[in-house]
Amino acid sequence: MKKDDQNVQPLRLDGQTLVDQLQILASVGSDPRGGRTRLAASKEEGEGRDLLVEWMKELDLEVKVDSVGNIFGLLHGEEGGAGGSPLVLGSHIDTVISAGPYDGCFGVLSALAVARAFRTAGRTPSRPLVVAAFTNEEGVRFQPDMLGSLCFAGGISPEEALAVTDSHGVSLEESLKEIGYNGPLTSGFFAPGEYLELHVEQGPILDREGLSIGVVEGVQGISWWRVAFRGKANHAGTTPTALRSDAGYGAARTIVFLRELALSSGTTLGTVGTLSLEPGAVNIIPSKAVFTADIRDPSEERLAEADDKLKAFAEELASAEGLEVTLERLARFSPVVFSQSLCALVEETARELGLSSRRMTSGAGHDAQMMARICPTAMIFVPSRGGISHSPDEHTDRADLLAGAEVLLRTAEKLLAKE
Ligand code: HGY
Ligand code: MN
Ligand code: MN
Repeated sequence: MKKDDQNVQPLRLDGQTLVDQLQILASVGSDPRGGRTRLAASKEEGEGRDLLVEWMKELDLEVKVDSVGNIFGLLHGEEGGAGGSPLVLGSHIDTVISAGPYDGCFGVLSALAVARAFRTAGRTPSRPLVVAAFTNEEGVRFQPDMLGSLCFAGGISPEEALAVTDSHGVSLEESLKEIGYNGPLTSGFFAPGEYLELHVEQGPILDREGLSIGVVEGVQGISWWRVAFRGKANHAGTTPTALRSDAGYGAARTIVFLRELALSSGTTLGTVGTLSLEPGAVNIIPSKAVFTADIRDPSEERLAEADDKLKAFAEELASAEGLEVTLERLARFSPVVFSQSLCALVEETARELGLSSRRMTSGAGHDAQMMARICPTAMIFVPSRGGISHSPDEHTDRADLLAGAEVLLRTAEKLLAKE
């Protein structure tokens, strides 16, 4: 052991503080369904942001906020130490409607636990460590999803991102100003060395196979549409079927088509999560039907094919039924492949810790999907009980949470070791 190594304090994961903070953050925005709802840049998410910033400051991290509300907690590296590009560990703290306690928050608070381990050991990494919480990862309120990390990665300008409005016509900019997170820094104000994201799997694989760690090699592609059928309101009791321009029927047939398309492809997934009918009365044939389609596939080619088939079906049906149809693109991200060397490092670290692991692709979208555009990126998964997520029933056992955080800490320690 080198002389100066004798005084080096070991890094230790403070698991109790991590679990406590997860519970505290999980109580912010709690809703009557037993979940929590912290939609991007909402008042509730603002409370969660304030809590995170407070915890960052407790660790003496330098807190920076960019113009689209991405939050960064910076633990400086060695004085003049190469000043190498920072290792970024992060995720998001915005949620879907009635979310579970871990989606996103687990990655951000575990990243904070890594910074805490350095602080407690009195150690300075060879280069900066950054804890990141990105804006609007979920995309429930503003589309596209992963908007903050997309902007940070240069995939959309801050102006365009800030101009995006929610279903009430309120812009991201107004909302961020409202909660005090329309920061002074231009998004993408620093170039990360690597990005690592720890996340609950949100799917059934690790739980079913009894494995502790997922070494995530990439994320599948995602395509979001808003589909609007327009027809003619008319009397439910007097209008013969052949004379109807029934927008609701158009939507219903297309929703069924999406399921059939998914089943026939085998790898494509299709979800209709929102649906509205106007004027919305029991005895009026709907004049308007609007729904969203979430289509996913690990293959870019099959995803593009699904997009085309959905569009063709809707347009053909519309002309046959005397309807108009519009398909508005809300999000479209191709599948990404992560850094093989970072995956190998995660896998090696899991092995050294005696943890079982497997390589896998993420079914859910993540900020890592955007960060992979600008730096070597990888993700670490821990099991989700029953594969459930985007639900108050989301659960991961404490031992699995701490095992994942330990892998993140040890992988970061290797990446931040003195050069
Ligand atoms: O939709 C997703 O896959 C992610 O949770 N934003
Ligand atoms: Mn997430
Ligand atoms: Mn999510």
